[in-house]
Amino acid sequence: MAVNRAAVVDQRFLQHVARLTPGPAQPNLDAAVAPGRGLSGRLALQLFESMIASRHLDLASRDLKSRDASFYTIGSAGHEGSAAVAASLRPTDMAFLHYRSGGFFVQRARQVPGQTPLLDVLLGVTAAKDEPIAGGRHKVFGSKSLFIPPQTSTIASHLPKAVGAAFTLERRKRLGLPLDVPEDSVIVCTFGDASSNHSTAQGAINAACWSSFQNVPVPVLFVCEDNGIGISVTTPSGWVAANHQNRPGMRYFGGSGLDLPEAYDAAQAAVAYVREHRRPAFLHLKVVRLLGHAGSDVEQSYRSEEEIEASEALDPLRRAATLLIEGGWASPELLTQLYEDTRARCAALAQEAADRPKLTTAEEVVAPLAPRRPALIEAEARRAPDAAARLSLWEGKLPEADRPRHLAVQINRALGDLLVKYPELMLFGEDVAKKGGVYNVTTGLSRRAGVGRVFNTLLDEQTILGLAIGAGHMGSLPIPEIQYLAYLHNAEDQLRGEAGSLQFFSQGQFQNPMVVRIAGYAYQKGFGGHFHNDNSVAVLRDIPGLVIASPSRGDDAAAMLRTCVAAAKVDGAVCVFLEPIALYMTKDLHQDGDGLWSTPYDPDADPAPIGVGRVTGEGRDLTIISWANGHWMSQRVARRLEEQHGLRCRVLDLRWLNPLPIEDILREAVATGRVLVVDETRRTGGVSEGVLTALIDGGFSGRMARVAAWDTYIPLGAAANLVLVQEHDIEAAALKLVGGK
Ligand SMILES: Cc1ncc(C[n+]2csc(CCOP(=O)(O)OP(=O)(O)O)c2C)c(N)n1
Ligand SMILES: [Mg+2]
Repeated sequence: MAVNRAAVVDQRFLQHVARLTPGPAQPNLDAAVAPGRGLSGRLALQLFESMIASRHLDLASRDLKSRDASFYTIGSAGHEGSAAVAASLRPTDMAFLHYRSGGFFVQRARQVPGQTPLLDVLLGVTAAKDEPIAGGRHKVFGSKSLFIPPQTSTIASHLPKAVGAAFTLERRKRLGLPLDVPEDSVIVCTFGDASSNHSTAQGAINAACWSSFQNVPVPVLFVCEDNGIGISVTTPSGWVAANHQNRPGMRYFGGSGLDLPEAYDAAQAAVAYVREHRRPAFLHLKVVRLLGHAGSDVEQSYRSEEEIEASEALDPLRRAATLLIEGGWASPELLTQLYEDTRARCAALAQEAADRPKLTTAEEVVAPLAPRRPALIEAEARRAPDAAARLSLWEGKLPEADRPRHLAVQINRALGDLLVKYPELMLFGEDVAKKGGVYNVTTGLSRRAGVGRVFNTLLDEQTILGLAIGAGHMGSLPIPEIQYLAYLHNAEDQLRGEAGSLQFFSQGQFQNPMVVRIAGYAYQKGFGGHFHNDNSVAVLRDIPGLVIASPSRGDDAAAMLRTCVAAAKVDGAVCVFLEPIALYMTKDLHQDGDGLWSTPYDPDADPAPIGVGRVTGEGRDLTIISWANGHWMSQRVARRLEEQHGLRCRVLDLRWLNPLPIEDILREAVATGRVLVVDETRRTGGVSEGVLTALIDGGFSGRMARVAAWDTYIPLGAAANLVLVQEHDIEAAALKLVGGK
């Protein structure tokens, strides 16, 4: 049987302490632990307490696991020196933590009265429903009062939001907006050495450097807890330093995370640099991983006994004990007592945690996922922006005085009004500023609202969405733009794994409201090929709680956008606003010049409630259900069906792809008994799957059919039309469905 390394590490620490020879007792606890060092004896003792607390949490969690009472055993053993980083920061410096930053977490909790970090962590590993941050949904380091948002298990995924929070902190100051934290706050994120190679980490560090290089302040501290290994893969010696020492715009600080005085000095220097200069810094702390990657990791399968023992000899607890005892700050008896008392306290708390109730119903599990308060959202959407400020933004020419216009113009106007209404709103993405976006949807807004609020980002979708998340954490309302649907895939974890899950893993205590504008779908004339005509939405539809709005016409777009921003404001909603590129400039419906796809701009229009569609026509022969480009085509086909075949249709524009307007779908289906779903997305993963399933779930027993695009990438040129839904497909399917009437 494999040796229980946790027991070995535990016992060797005690043996080590017992063998140490105490130095002469120190008369003044506030003196430095060594000449020239910033760490006092008093603080060293306190850090030691945090470190052993973190260690005993690891041991207790393994003990619970052996009794099937813990569900998580990734620990912080060997990394406990991160307590020195916490001690160098203020508890209001927002912290996005690595899963091994237990020392940091416990130490920060000391800085705020009334905290129970040990019980909280143990409630986390036992999945207790009264664990204060995730409520049994995950084991995370997180706390509202400690300014520690919970992080997911996806390594490095928290770095973009840390950069976004740091950027927004400064941007809010520049815009004269209030902050929940002191103005000279910094943002910190911690991560492992292997994680530092991840494109998400590299993208975030690059984004911080890119900003700093051009003197845009980004007070973020990147802390790499370098144990030299990622699960079983070693990091090349010297790589982390070589990779981050000479980055433009970022200062590098290094030190041993195993040596408390050195770690503390390095952390102090790094924090002071970021706080003063408002520039990013990289704090590289060498640590060691003890007890393997996780409880289930059989380290012996990829590391020799000698290597494991050599790591264990570096145990930072032993080193800290040596410092304290040989330095005359504490006796071996005192530290042993402290260690054993902490063990006993953790054991008692572990039992208490294990006995606490768990989540027991599905309803309980999903309760915090995505709260929706439609009445509040409606009231918020109706709230008018200040009239004088509007007049000023529109330079005296109010958009409602203009003639009916097309979709792109109406989105632009709604965005302009929203910029007036919400001072905390920021609009950003590649090319959104001077150029006004690839399709001129944001034209003029940067000039009107200022470059501080409508601005270009660098070309990195992960950074754009990370910025949005960080902006939300700082109290702003971001509207990021992704240039094309195909390029969302570049960064979708930021939406799916991160933004979408925050309320779930924090029981709504942290929110990252946002409305992500994405130009998408096919049928672009003159700009072909898959990547500018991507029609796959499957990746969005299954993100739990995500609101997906997809307008077809300008008046709806404005109303839906107002609703999305209101939902973001009221409920912290994460919304995607999927705009059909091919309809941006479309003015007509049936004939050239009929102007039927142009609409007036009404700033006081009724809000479009989430999950409510819009019906046109009262025909009794057929219900066509569609949205976006498909809706425009369906309207045209419906007219022809009536004129040429005497068929009378009603057309439902879904408007919302999540949640689907189920009530409208069922009501309109029942009204005719025949439903044709016109789905411009894919047969597989497309929206029609959801619509038809909703009909079946709802007990609809009439006839159903669908037309949908092929499951393929979109080719260039006219060949695209071979795989995309065409009007003649809709017509043929409609005639077939009604039996050739
Ligand atoms: C994006 C992603 N890929 C893979 C994993 C699985 N995984 C979890 S931890 C880890 C290694 C991380 O190593 P490092 O960053 O050095 O942190 P350490 O565990 O050593 O502290 C991996 C590959 C993950 N969590 N996220
Ligand atoms: Mg590592």
